[in-house]
Amino acid sequence: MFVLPELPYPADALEPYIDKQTMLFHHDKHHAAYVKNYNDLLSGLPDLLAKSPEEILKNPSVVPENFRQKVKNNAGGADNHARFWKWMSPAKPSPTTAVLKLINRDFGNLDTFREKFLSVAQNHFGSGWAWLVIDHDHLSVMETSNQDSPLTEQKNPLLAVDVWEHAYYLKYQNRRSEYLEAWWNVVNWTEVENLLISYT
Ligand code: MN3
Repeated sequence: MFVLPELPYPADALEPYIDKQTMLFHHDKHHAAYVKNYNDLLSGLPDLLAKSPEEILKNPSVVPENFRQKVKNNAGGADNHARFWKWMSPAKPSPTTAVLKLINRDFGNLDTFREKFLSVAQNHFGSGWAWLVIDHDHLSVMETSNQDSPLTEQKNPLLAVDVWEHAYYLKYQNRRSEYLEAWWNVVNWTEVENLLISYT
């Protein structure tokens, strides 16, 4: 059983970058639906329902094959969005020293990382996510389709941006690049640091 987490700030807190209506639909409708489907799919299987979506994503083979893909999709939708709300903040904190140190080591500098991350997000074909992950103490940028998670590849997420159209269409219509430029302003680098510490 997974409970839909509340947004960690009011729905209008990320204005003008991410608008209130998008946040409300994205959280109250899209994220809520993934959580409901996840719980419904596992409702007759208490052993699996006791696991978190994160545990399922790390080891999907615990789910019977005939509905594994459905469970994985909704576990991803539940977990990815729960993380995504925390990866944005109206406080707009700067990257911390510890995070910058690793970004500089593995990408050269913050600008190069930003360009790479946003370019992967911009060029992802169809629905999905762009991620900054850490794997064996090495940072890299990757993309996943639909609601797939890097956890399934045993990579730890540090940051991600949702490039499903529902994440930006109400305000930016087809202009994904404008959404991404705006989104960059509200990245919660404090959360990136918290995750980094939790993995090490
Ligand atoms: Mn979404």
